[in-house]
Amino acid sequence: MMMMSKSSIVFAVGLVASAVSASSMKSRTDTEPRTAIVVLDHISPSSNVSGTVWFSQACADSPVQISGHIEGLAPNSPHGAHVHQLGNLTAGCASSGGHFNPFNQTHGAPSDEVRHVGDMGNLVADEGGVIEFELEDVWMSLYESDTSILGRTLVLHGGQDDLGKGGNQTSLENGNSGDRIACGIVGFA
Ligand SMILES: [Cu+2]
Repeated sequence: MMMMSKSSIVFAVGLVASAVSASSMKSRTDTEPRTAIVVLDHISPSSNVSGTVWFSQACADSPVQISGHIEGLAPNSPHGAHVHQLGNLTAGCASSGGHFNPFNQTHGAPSDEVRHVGDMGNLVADEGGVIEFELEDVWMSLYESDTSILGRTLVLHGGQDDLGKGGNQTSLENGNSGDRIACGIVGFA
């Protein structure tokens, strides 16, 4: 009798636990706020760039809020920033592929109608070589979708992004923003 009531209790608790986890998994798809983080690291001994970038999104239909702190840059220097397609850093930032571009568009400014989903424009360092920034983006997503940036790589370049206005083919592909000086994978936070 004692044993039986114990096992009934265990069974009941098990049912409640699986009901709770099923409902929380369901709500995670689009209504629970999400955050993601990138730890930016330098890839060559000559680069001293490091930083942290945060992404947050209230629900699947909300814009993504992006904020970050990056240091170790040349004073007053602009740097192209993009989410690149892959999260593969086996060869450093070089193996993260091209800009994340699920709709096969040409490169542009974040405010352009025609752009890559990964386009973040230029981030500008202050006189101390530090970038502090806050952006809002309506294209990227932290939820399961064609535009999800999770598992991809945020890349900071050594030069200024011409935002697709450079008048040549590479401008339309990557903005001619130069070497990849720091990068990190966009992960759940
Ligand atoms: Cu890039």
